Amino acid sequence: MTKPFKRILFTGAGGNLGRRLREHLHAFADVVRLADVADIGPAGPGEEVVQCDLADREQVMRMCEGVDAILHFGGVSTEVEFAPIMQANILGMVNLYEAVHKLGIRRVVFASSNHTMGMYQTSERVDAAMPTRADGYYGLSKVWGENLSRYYWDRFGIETVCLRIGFCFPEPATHRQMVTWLSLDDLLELLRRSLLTPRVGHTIAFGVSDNPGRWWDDHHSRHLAFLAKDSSAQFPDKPSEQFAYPDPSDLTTFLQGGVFVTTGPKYPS
Ligand code: 15L
Repeated sequence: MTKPFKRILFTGAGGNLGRRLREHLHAFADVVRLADVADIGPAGPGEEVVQCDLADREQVMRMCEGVDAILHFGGVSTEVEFAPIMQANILGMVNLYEAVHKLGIRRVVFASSNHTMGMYQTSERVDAAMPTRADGYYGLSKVWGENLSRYYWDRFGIETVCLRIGFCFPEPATHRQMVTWLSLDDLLELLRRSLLTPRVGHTIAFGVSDNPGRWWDDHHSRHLAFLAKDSSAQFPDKPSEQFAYPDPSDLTTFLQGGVFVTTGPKYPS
């Protein structure tokens, strides 16, 4: 069967999501180029492996050569001190989009994060047109990525779908994780639609399954026609009394970002 792309690039292949997604990406392309800053071992059939530091522009240029589309999951994926976030998520995004522009690549799917909006209250319903309210340097770096990709759309017509991914691990263990859970199958369907929908321009979508009590309203990305099939309702309910009346003195339950909202700023003296 003909696949939609000849070669796609998947960055962050050694990360939590990278390891889980790897085997499923072959449906999209004849060749999947897997990239990570770490050594991820040898390529399997239909794969290429590239070790790449996103902060190094020459390495990024080489990593992007000859690909038709990019799934960008690379970079720092949690709240840490600013220096590594700056290298991988701020400078790394500039290097990536410069390479994308110079090489004529037309579409990127960017793994953004719900932490772009983490300072909204858990009682609020949030959509993609509302102002970003990041909950730390990590969330701010994802806001940067979303804005940078919007600029490359406005200026150069490079299409990007930014996915504000929720909690994408096999099983939610807290109420917050139940509300923000994204199943692997739903993520794969989101990737498929993000890659294959004919015109996406610059789209911001929330990566979340059809969970009870969702905080995120996705009507701004309706053109992707994504309908989540899974729901955290399949897991035993976790105690949620404190969420019925979130306590303003406990920011990790009062605000959507959970523990991220109190982790930072990590600025070494
Ligand atoms: C994220 O952006 C992180 O990359 C992931 O590890 C989770 O912590 C997730 O957010 C979350 O909000 O649970």
